[in-house]
Amino acid sequence: VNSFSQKYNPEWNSNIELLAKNLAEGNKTALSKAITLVESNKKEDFEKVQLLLKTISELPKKNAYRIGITGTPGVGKSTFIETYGHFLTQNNHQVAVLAIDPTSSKSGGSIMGDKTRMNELSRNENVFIRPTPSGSDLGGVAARTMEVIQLCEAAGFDRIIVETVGVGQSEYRVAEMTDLFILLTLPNSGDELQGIKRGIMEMADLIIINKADGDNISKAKIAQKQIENAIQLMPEKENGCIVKTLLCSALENSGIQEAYLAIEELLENLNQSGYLSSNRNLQLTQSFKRLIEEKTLDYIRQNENYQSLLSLLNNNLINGGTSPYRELQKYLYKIENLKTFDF
Ligand SMILES: Nc1nc2c(ncn2[C@@H]2O[C@H](COP(=O)(O)OP(=O)(O)OP(=O)(O)O)[C@@H](O)[C@H]2O)c(=O)[nH]1
Ligand SMILES: [Mg+2]
Repeated sequence: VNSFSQKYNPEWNSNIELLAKNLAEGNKTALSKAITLVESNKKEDFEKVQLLLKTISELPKKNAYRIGITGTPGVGKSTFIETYGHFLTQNNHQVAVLAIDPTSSKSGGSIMGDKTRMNELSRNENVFIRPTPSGSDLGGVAARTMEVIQLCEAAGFDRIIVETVGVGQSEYRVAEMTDLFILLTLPNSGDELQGIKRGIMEMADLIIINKADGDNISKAKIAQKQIENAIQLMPEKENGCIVKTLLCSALENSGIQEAYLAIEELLENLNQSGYLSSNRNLQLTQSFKRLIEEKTLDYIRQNENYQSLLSLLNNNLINGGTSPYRELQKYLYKIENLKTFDF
């Protein structure tokens, strides 16, 4: 029996088709339901998800852009998205906000705090906000989030914003699923600037210094100069973006129009140059590879034969007269001769 074949179940098939139809009409309840389904780890949901994704992939596509936003905790990402999001809707955009919080698996959902912070935005009828539970495997989250992005786009959202806190690997994952990557930073300068991870600075296509208000304005300008100097020393960006720095106050709603225009210009350039579409293909490949590697590791770790082989080889090692590389050689020989994979 080919376990990859499409299972046909008339009842849920028509349910999924209805869900896809409602979703395509921009129904937010249907979109929420679809996302919950895609995020489900239940075995019995797998075929439904595949059918849903296939159905929506056949829908006509609107031009949508994916924007990643990162920055240290408290820099004002959510406040920025709140202000910028309203601005986008005033310019006839439909905005979806996805938030990935790598810390929420431990705290049991600190992201809900974000949802309340984006309270007003969430009441805007042209906005959809959804926190993404990150769980333990960020690689898997990236794959799921890609699918969630596709659902949002199928529902007619044309500006997809992915917020992530600048902790651990999450920014790298978000950069791998968005078209444009924005770093929000504080009006800090000098030593404090060192706190920004170099890799993150290099990934950014646009750097926005938030909280440039009140007593912070002059500090923000100094920080801007320093960041600009740092940018000068960085290699040219592969995607052709010339990295700009901007000042804004998400709280006081200043500098948001400039940010909006800069973002639109960058996206337009990426689209025109063809980089955007080739990058999306590359992202898909990267995400798939990561998923395969992650799941393969999970698979062998949970596999009994692997466990007994491991303990056998390990015993050899402990008993002496051999070396880790010798035992590795035996292990690889065993793997090579496994005939379990039958395509
Ligand atoms: N003065 C000033 N305060 C701001 C500005 N933007 C945000 N804040 C404040 O900074 C605090 C943190 O803002 P958030 O938007 O929650 O920051 P965040 O980056 O989303 O935080 P996490 O999601 O926890 O990483 C809040 O108290 C905001 O009111 C701004 O432009 N100026
Ligand atoms: Mg936030």
